[in-house]
Amino acid sequence: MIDKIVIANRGEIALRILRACHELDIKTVAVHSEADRDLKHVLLADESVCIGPAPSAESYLHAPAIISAAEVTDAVAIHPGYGFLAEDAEFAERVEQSGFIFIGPRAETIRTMGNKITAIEAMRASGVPCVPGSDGPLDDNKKRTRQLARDIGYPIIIKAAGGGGGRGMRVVHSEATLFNALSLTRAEAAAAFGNDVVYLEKFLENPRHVEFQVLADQYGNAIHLMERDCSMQRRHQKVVEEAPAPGITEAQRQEIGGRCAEACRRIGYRGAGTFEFLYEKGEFYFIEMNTRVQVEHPVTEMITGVDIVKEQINIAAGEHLSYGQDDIRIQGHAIECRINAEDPKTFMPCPGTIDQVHLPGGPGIRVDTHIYNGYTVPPYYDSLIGKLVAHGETRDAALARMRLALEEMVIEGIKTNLLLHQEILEDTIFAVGGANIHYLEKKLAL
Ligand code: MV4
Repeated sequence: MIDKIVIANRGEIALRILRACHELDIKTVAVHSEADRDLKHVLLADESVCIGPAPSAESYLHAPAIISAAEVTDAVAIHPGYGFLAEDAEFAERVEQSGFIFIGPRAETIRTMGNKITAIEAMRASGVPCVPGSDGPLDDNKKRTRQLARDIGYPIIIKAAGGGGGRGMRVVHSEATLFNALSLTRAEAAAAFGNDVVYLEKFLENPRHVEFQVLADQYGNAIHLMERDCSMQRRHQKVVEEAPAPGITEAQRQEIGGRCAEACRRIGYRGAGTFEFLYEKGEFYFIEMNTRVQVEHPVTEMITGVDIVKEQINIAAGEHLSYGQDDIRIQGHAIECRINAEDPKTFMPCPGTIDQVHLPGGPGIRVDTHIYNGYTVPPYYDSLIGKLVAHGETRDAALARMRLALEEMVIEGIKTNLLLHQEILEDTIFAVGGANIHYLEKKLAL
């Protein structure tokens, strides 16, 4: 039985986790930095513990402080949210060794997925389609690497095994630059991740980013909750996400989703997870797996009715999945706009005090945010201040509700990207659906 959870995060996701806990009648402990005493979830939590000064390295990333907070409050489990320690295998291990439940996959699974080569290996072995590439690390055999790149065909991309999320990769357009690119990427990877292992893939030039949500319990049950399209991004930061992904056929959805669920069973996956794919010319190619709850999970919740955070907690408590695959049906369409405190021209973070906030509402509108009148956005953390989610029976209906909600929403005192979202929602290509990962950056360059 889990009767008390430490929420090892901040902002909107900490509040989201707190709400799930309270719905399940579980007590909450908010751990926060000195800069975060006024966070909404800290004020709503049953208990709170200050774990250190403002910089994340001394608070939200400081494992001993978080585990100590669990000890002094007699908590049972720790929910890491996303970012910070959510995908830190060492942390998951230390949490369990200290006698607490880590709300997430086994440390070993986090480690396997953290290494992109072992992740791809596991997926290939489980029948998940991957990008054509080197089966594992590139070695010093230049002849073999040259031939491999020729066989795959240029352009290719060199990626660091320790990278992910857009860090540690380099596109190569011809053999002339292959080995220079390889040693540069290797050196950068060694410096950034302490791991100089690199691999090679066919470079897909105009893909969409489509990801499948999964849930798995400790008893070999695994389901998928359909997919999300996260192609609307800038510099690897997602801006708008939606579910389901436009244009994907039901047959393909069940085919790929089924393979993700099967992979979960094969590797003994536990909890919520996301399989990231590139989608190009009607084909799916696995690139990475995320072993955490994601920022964009609400769009999946809106179209399936499944509370992903509650499921994470129930799975961690040793319960069986509340759903079988046949219970999961797509109900309409959902879109999420990430609201950031940032300069609309430079995209630089713009912290400060919110003088006035008016949140939109009405049928099909959900707002996940921790902001309130008078709240000060601190400068130490990421600039996400909320997520506006619109659901409708069709994609067009969801878009119409999102446009109205954006018009209704007022945030005064700080700069936000609300106007950017209004521009995206007026964009004719976005309105059609299915834009690729380069679309937004090209639009912004105009
Ligand atoms: C790729 C790719 C094209 N071909 N791999 C970037 C982040 C990391 N998750 C993987 N990324 C990419 N891998 C192959 N073989 C293009 C990207 C990519 C990208 C992927 C998803 C969302 C946004 C992106 C932006 C630029 C590049």
